[in-house]
Amino acid sequence: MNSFLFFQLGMAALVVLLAPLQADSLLPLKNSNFEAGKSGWTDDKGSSEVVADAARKGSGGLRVDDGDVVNYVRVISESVSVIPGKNYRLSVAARQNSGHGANAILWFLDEEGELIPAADDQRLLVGPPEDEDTSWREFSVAGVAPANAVSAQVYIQSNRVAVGVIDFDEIRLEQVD
Ligand SMILES: [Ca+2]
Ligand SMILES: [Ca+2]
Repeated sequence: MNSFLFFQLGMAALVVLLAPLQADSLLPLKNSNFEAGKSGWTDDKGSSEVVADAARKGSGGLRVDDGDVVNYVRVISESVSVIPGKNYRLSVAARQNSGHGANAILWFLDEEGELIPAADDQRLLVGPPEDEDTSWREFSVAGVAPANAVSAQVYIQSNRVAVGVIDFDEIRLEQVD
């Protein structure tokens, strides 16, 4: 057997070995740990910040500081490709320093880049409940990409009437089956 053929067979074996691992895989969400400031995220209100005090891990975390009862904070990830019919899980670490009402939402987008309305109006939303716990906690939610989905985005946002200071870090988006 010549060495090139041997190399090809070796690569084929490697592909076969890697294939099962891709069934439960992390999607390439840019700067998902806020270690590079807000790079990869769009803060369309300009009212969040990445600071060391908001880090659960590493040197940066996203601080959502909403002091306004008629406005909200919204920070949007870049989009990542998804496969219709596959199940995706969004996981976040969050800590509510004060107040309530900030969440991370997993949205699926169609080929026009438009958000696909959630089935039965049940958004794929995670965040701290309205309690007095100010420690870091992990939350996750999963949902199936609709037939017309081509990509997904994570929105981290507070709501209009709520006020509070809530930190987010370690955002993970995985294809789980
Ligand atoms: Ca971090
Ligand atoms: Ca608000």
